[in-house]
Amino acid sequence: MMQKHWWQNGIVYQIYPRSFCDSNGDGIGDIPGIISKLDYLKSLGVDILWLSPVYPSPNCDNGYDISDYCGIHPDFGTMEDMDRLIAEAKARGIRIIMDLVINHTSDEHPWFKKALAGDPEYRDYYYFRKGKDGKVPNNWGSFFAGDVWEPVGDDEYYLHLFAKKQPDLNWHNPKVYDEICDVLRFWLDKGIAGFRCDVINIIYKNTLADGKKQLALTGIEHYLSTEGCHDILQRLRKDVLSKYDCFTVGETVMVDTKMAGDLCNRERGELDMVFGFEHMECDQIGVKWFKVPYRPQKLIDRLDKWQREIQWAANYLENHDQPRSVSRFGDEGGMREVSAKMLGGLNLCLRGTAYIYEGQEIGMTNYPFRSLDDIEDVESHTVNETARKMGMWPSLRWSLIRKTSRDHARTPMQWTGDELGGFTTGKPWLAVNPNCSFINVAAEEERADGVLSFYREMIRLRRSSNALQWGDYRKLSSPKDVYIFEREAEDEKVTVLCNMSRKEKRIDPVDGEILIGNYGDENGAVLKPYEFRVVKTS
Ligand code: TEU
Ligand code: CA
Repeated sequence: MMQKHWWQNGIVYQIYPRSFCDSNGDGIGDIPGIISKLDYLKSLGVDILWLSPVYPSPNCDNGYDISDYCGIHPDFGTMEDMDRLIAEAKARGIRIIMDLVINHTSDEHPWFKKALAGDPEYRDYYYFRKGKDGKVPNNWGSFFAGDVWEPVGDDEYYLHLFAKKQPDLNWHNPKVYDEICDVLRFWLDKGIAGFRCDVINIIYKNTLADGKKQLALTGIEHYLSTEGCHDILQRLRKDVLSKYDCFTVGETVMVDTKMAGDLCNRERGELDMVFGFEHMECDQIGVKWFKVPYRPQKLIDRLDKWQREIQWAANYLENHDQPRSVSRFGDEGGMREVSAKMLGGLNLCLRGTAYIYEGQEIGMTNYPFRSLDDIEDVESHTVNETARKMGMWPSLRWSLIRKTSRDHARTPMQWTGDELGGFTTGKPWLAVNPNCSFINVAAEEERADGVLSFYREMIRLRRSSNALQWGDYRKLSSPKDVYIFEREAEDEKVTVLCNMSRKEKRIDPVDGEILIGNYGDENGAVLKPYEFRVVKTS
């Protein structure tokens, strides 16, 4: 029998602090804003908040470029505000996890500044290398497309797998390990309940040799889930994490189920769970810029594979890097509500810890961006620049970026139907989606059959169901684009039915009491478009 932990049946809600709630009218969400919404979050029924970075940062990548691991960015408030948030959340039975970004720092971090100034001790915190035959030190490719080597004077470069303002840390250096241990302790001592570990499976580079040439991310075989990375994770747990009541979820790029399984295998003692990407890549070829039409069955197959092959999953359909799930896997038009409920229900019925991204619980959609001028995201801009240099036409570049830009998820949270969605009284840092006139929390609060009410009810149901929280998972046969699975515990069995398509589907009827559904409680042999049902089967 597996030991049961609070972070397994806890429901996590991700906050992108810049876009959540602005308390002082400067157009940027902040910590007092989050505090003012704790009662809302409590009423939704979540128990863990994951905060995307709130540390000091020049914001080249909105906080994923950290210049001080133990501080709070003044845009977000003060350390007193942070302490108050932790305490106020705790008073409501809500824990907080922080984003831990340790593959790289900002180039404005004091370590990097000292390195640039020539201090040998700090140079060894990063990867500085001489050029090779008048060229950059190796042929690696960047996660944001473009260069991974930035020149700094005399035929010398530093490595950055992301933006050039995000130099990679050298994890071969034991001092880097010690520094990061101190960072973990600092936050855990404050009462933080764990970390979401940014691109954690690529932190340890085996070598800086040239990589095998490929479409994207040339060089990846030298740093993807290396033994050195496993070793660091085991030590972090032994030396620090095991001394606290906390958990870690790894953001693990490019992993298959085997790698993911190793990274969160309980015997090895590394991470507690990881975010896979395979289901998020079901509508692309190779890289996310090359989209293919979405086919529900492909998403179903990938979700099913991870359910079967991973001990304990971290289930999500949205985050701050991905377009909105209704726009992508559902319908933003006339069937927005049923499809938002179906996707939300599915995410909360799969086996594993469930993650909800801000705004998902009211069915927020992508933003109708018109041009690159509407977009802040550094990734979109770097990709545009690289594609331009390759000679790609502006209209083609734009069509790729328009669909995939991470800013779709980053527009401000829609609290009310006011022009600025109740997010701010000032000028929002990123435009509020005009559909806040009808997609907003205040309107949803008035409705018993809205998306928000559905989420509340679904969360309550999950909490009251042993099968949904802990039960085994088994997929049942079903027509194409329909996902049917059972969750079974000692005392209870439920069957979850999701029509992931916009067409009616005929199924073998499933007898039993309907516990929740997005079309009422009619239990027939036909699933309406995007219909979702949970049926108690024994
Ligand atoms: O993202 C890692 C990552 O590789 C992708 O999700 C990335 O956002 C992109 O879509 C690749 O095409 C993490 C963070 O979630 C992201 O916000 C940061 O920009 C990135 O790491 C660097 O810290
Ligand atoms: Ca503010």
